[in-house]
Parts: sequence; C-alpha cells; structure tokens
Amino acid sequence: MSFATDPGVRGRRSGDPGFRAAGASGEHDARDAPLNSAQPTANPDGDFNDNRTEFLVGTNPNSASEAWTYFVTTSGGSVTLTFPRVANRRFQVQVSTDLQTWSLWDVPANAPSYSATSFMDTMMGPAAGAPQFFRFEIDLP
Ligand SMILES: [Ca+2]
Ligand SMILES: [Ca+2]
Repeated sequence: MSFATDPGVRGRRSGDPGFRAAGASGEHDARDAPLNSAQPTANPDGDFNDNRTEFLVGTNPNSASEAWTYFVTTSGGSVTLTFPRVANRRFQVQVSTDLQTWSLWDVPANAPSYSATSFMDTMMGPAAGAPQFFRFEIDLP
C-alpha cells in the first residue's frame, strides 16, 4: 500500500500563508472529533498531513505543530530536497511539470530503500527549465 502526498502541500513552510500553528482556532481534541476525522484521508488538525501520513511518519494527527514537510532549494542548476527520513519507511520522490502527470524523479538517490534510523536526508538532481513540482510517496516496508 502506498500513499502519495498532495502536490504543493508538503512544500509549505511554517512561514507560508495558510500554515496554522498549534493552538489555532479549529484545532480540537480527539475525544470530540467526529468519526470521519479518523479516516486515513482526514486531516483533523489542519496541518497539511492527512492521518495516513501522520501515521507513517509518527507525528500527532491531532497536533498541527507536528507535521512532516520537506524543503526545496535550488542552486547552480540543481534542485535539492531536504526532508526528515523516518526509519523503516520508504520515501520516493515523484516529479511533474503540470501537477497532472507524475513520474519517479530519475536521480540515483531516489532508488527505493529503507533506513534503520531516522535522519534529515537530501536528494539532489537537475533543475528543469520548466515548472517542476515534487511530491513524496511514503510506504510501509
Ligand atoms: Ca494532520
Ligand atoms: Ca499533525
């Protein structure tokens, strides 16, 4: 079973408009949550990670201050993605130029692999001349 993150969502940073910090209105206690807030695709804390993503990366699905994200930097024709790799999870990056058609990002570091430990990882590849969108697929072993 696999899950692909929503395009655009994972690239948000805490300073971006729309990012909601812990304690923002709308955050609620799990005891008060309606049943559907426990669904894999639900996002009761509004942090841009749905419940399945929060499960896979070990963050709290009821705390917007705990969310998985990645960062993109470009330099000299290269793109670098920096992300927290979680132990025993497969992270693979998909790339798109139109947010419609996605393919695996064809760089050596994007080969399927699992790590026994969690750490901040990076993947680097060539920057495209056209718009280049990224999303992560996170899998269980
Ligand atoms: Ca969430
Ligand atoms: Ca969360």
